[in-house]
Amino acid sequence: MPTTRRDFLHQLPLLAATPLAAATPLVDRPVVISTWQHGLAANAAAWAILSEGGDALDAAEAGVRVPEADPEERSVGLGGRPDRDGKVSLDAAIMRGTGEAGSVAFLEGFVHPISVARRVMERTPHLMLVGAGARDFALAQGFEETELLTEASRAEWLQWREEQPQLPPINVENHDTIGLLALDRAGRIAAACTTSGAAYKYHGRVGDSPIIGAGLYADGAVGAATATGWGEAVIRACGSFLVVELMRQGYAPGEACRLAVERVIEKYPDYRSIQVGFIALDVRGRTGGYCIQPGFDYALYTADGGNRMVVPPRKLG
Ligand code: SD4
Repeated sequence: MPTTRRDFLHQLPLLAATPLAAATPLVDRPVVISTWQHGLAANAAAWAILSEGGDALDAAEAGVRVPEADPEERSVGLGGRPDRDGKVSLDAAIMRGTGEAGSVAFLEGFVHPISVARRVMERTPHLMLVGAGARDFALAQGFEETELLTEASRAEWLQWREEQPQLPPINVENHDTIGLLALDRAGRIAAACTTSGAAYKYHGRVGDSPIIGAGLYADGAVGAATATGWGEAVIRACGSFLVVELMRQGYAPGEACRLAVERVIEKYPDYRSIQVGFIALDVRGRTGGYCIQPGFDYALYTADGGNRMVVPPRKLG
């Protein structure tokens, strides 16, 4: 089982007030956490690598490749919802705690943008490639071009065009970007994030997921974070970077996520109409998450044994 933090809920109140630097060393690893419904299968793939002593970066990539290849997963990779013109475009990024990172945005026609992002990191002097240039690079690297729009996604898109040609809000029903954080046995930390972005977005729109510091961030001295939800709001707050910086200041992962969500709220007056969430993992193996969701002023999710966020939204005040 990819569960490593059975006692997470019990420890949280105690650890929340403990500055990272001054804390007694408490290292629980390996650990993997990820976002949302399809996180468990992804975690299992990552865990297969981590439990054998493998590298956090390999685990992060392998984990998120699972929903990328799943045609039933409608917010990631193959089968992802298209833009308003009926084209599926993908965003993905991967980052090591060392600061090395790779990213692709507005990439059409490849099932595994996360692996293309990793190649950008490993085989180019760059960090980010977009659109046609990213496609040319993927082809040159031997990735196979594939039609990503499935019949089911196409039918839904046609219906949307017919019935309701506005941008639907991102909410629990229509999004499932995966962000995954892994800490390996050797203490290396990595993050990966991959998505087809907002359903029926403008052609060419790029969200937070491939933006280092917004959709994900990893720092081997502190920890890692990743975001899900309305990317435009996450970018405004440099969300994932902010979570990591808050952990650097001594906040526990869940607290850091809550404060980052509050920053998003400050920067995005229309926050009641959007969903935004962060998950975080520190280098000691502690995990946390926090989320807002339409219909709730604040909705708190927490981690279930390091697997995923499962506690239903709670209205606070
Ligand atoms: C985006 N953050 O493109 C992504 C969407 C998302 O689950 O998280 N969907 O804005």
